[in-house]
Amino acid sequence: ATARPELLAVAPLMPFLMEALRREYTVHDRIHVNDPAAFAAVAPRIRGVVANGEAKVPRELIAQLPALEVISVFGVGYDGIDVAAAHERGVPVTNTPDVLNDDVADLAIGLMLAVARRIPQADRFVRSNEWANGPIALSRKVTGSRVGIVGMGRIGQAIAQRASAFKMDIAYTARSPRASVNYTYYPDAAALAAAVDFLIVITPGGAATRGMIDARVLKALGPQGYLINVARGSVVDEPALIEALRDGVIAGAGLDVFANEPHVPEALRSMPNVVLTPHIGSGTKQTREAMGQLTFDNLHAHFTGAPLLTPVDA
Ligand code: 8YV
Repeated sequence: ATARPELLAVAPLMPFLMEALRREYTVHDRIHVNDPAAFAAVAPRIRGVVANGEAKVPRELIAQLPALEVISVFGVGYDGIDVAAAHERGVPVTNTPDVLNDDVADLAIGLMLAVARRIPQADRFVRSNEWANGPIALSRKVTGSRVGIVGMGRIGQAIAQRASAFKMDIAYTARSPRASVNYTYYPDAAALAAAVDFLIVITPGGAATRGMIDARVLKALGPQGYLINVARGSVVDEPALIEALRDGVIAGAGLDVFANEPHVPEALRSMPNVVLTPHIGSGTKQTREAMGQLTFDNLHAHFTGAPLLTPVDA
């Protein structure tokens, strides 16, 4: 019998995924950071890497794994993976697209409603019994307003479908117009921001989008505008966002992702006009199980010689 393939997990994995992997593979759980001596000993035998949306797999790590054959990412985003370095070595990278579209789109709409209708503040208002002193301040209507979506991929389209049920005027920006949708296209984020009430960011992270939502875009969004980010913290210039929120340059923000997770700046945490969630876009039991299954199935396909289910493009 051939030896069980050895895998390196570079991120904490859900228990059910770890258990499934351990039935077929020998899994070394983050030893590259926790136990360098043990890692040096097994690195030559590592044939697969299991990562997640936040994990880093830089060129240097890939170079330390001469037997590497495949990288399977638990997540749709793979901005932490040096895909070019992997592909140069002929190592495919897989991710978990589509299975999380609904959840991330649901959360984007949820954050938009929460920040505009001030749902968390209203909840605190009732809990603290402030209601007894009189009614809460009025909030902002969502239905029928204008939404701008930054990124019109699979999740962007799922957000647009939901927004249309809210009778919203839908516009977007992307690298190029999408023939498959007929929402209004803007060539850049600032032009889009100037035309909408809610700007929803759902574009991949990485170098191409770093700091794309900067002070200029926030100024264009304006004092009645709200920013929603369910993409990557790196897409937004976080210090510029904090200033814009503090100075009334924009009205508020709903944020699921941050520049340096799990660290969220105190300035943001103490602001009244933001709703903050801890990177839970795909975080339902159902979707995380589907993501885990796809992460597993891609590895299984590779090691049984079957075509990969969801490889990332070269
Ligand atoms: C993470 C995500 O992968 O899919 C993505 O790109 O950001 C998330 O689903 C998830 O938090 C697991 O770490």
